[in-house]
Amino acid sequence: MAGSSNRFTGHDYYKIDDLLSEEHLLARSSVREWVSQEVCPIIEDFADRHACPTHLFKELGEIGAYGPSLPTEYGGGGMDEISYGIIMQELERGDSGIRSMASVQGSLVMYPIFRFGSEAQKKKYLPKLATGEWIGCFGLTEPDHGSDPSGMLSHFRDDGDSVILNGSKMWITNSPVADVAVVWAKNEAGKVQGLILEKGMPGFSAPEIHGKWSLRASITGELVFEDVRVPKENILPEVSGLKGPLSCLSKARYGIAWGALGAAMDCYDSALRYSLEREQFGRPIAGFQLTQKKLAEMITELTKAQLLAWRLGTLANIGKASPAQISMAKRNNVLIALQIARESRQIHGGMGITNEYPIMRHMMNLETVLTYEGTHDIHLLITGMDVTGQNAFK
Ligand code: TGC
Ligand code: FAD
Repeated sequence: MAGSSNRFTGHDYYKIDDLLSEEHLLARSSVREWVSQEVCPIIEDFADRHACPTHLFKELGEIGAYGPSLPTEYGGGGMDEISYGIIMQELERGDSGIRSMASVQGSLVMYPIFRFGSEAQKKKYLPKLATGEWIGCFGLTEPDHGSDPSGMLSHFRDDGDSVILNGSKMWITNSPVADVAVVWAKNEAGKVQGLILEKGMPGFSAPEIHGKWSLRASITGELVFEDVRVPKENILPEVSGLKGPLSCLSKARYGIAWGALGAAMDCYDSALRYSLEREQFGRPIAGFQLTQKKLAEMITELTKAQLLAWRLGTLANIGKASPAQISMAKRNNVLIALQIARESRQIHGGMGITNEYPIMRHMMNLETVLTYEGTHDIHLLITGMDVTGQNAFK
């Protein structure tokens, strides 16, 4: 089988498992098993073909990957934030694109409807999104406004019972296959509001973006709005301003801080095993000091990142994880995952560049993860602003 993930074992150097509940461990083992059975055997092939395994979308709903910490009343999992994080970790052990699918559906589509939607919107959309019967996408980024969404040009004007939406969005995960899009655009007063668009609305299209060398097993596209008539009942009533989309990002960035651990663990696990099996100069390469330096640094950084995620989870559980704390964890954990992938690739030598191992796929995926949901440098500036009180963005 291409990819070594079928031999994966988790790594817990500081015994964080002792801090986890039965529910956490159960969520981990069931999603881990699902990933081993359904994702690992097919993912290299889909990534190679730059194709999205959309047949897994409903199964993700069945295993509870969409909105694990949202209330059960609307189809969420009713679990705590640590369970949510652990599920993201296990999915990203399979592939960042699979975790992306769950992040977008749960945190960027279901969450805003749950948090800012009307009762009718919640009843109409959430149960079908929770099962994966409907696929959602989240439109914030525009061709000329990525890190600075406040400059967005997408806008709508009042027209009786409807509004008329114009503009475009870029780099939207799942947009070509989405039934529902949560789109952020400015009203006539220049305030950002969220609108729920449905596939098939006249003037609404979602062309695919081709040629990605990263997240190849995830489908990405644009959103184009040409005089799209959107009923006013599709506007999210409970929020206006950029804090609407940004609070959804906090939820998704939290999941990524955990998710990156999954990719990092897979790369470390593969490197450790390979170093013990591969012999050069008459002995396993694990016996060489330079290999041990790599492995020791990898497990040290992985352990620090696990502790960061766990503590963030305990804060999130009591509603005290600040956006800046989430930024720190997203930034740190994605970078260490990328560094671990690069070191792991070296330990695998030439084999590390092939699809016999998951390393290059994780490494390429993590280049996107470093950029989306706020780039590495944007998160650094959020930390800088938090500790100094000085805003370096403006
Ligand atoms: P700023 O003036 O700082 O804030 C505007 C309002 O928002 C509030 N706020 C937040 N609320 C909750 N969570 C957060 N993380 C928040 N950050 C800010 C803030 O308190 C304020 O509220 P109020 O009541 O005072 O109005 O906004 P700014 O325009 O200066 O921007 C700040 C900046 C640059 C940090 C922000 O815009 C930013 O984070 N930029 C990065 C953009 C980004 O992350 N885009 C992601 C697009 S979605 C995506 O990538 C999905 S990938 C999906 C996948 O997994 O496949
Ligand atoms: P830019 O904002 O143009 O940044 C370019 C560079 O300039 C970066 O290095 C950045 O750090 C730096 N920079 C910018 N401003 C500053 C500053 N003030 N100080 C210092 N450096 C700065 N978006 C969505 O809305 N929904 C999605 O579902 C979604 N999915 C995505 C999927 C993929 C595969 C990708 C690649 C992106 C996705 N995005 C999505 C968009 C993603 O969030 C943006 O790419 C990201 O926010 C960065 O925006 P940008 O690409 O326009 O880069």
